[in-house]
Amino acid sequence: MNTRRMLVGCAVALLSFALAGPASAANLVTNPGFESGDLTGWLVFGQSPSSNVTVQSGDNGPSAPGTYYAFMNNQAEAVGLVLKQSTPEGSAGPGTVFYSFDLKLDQSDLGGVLFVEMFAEQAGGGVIGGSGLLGPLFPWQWTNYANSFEAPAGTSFLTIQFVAATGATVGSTCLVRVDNVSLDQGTTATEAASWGGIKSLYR
Ligand SMILES: [Ca+2]
Repeated sequence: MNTRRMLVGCAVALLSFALAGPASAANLVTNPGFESGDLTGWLVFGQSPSSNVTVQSGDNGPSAPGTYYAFMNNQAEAVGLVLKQSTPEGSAGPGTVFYSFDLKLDQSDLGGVLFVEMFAEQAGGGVIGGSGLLGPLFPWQWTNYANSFEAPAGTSFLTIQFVAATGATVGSTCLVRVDNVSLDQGTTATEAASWGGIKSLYR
């Protein structure tokens, strides 16, 4: 091995080490803690004059530092208010998906319920697996939910959605704070991605 190759090898080894450490918790979610101060990266469905999602300051979920959170404020009758994000196409693959998010329920009256669901989707869209429906959840103080599910063969990207739903009753409400949303596939996927990135440097 000549000197140049040895130096490149050392550089690759150091780079691999540097990437493998923090990459073990590579979050696929954009703007996961709403610290942009807005809903960049997120979609909202079920908006009405009495149901909307906004980013608020002055409070923050416990699992990461910050000053903003998403506030799902549903005071409309029989509405499923949804806060949703899909990761980029090709960002995920088959294997374990580790998830984590912080929730705090401010109010839930007359049939108001909070659900969370995550999906593994195939290229082009189409649900092929996921977490199953989580809930109804009643986190009356900030609560971190963390667990995992298995994404099947053919998984291309992931979707997470928070649903604050109200019943078909006047006065039904569901008001919930959401923060620090994470979807990651651990060291296996990120090391593969990092190694691909390193190899591309030498082509
Ligand atoms: Ca935050």
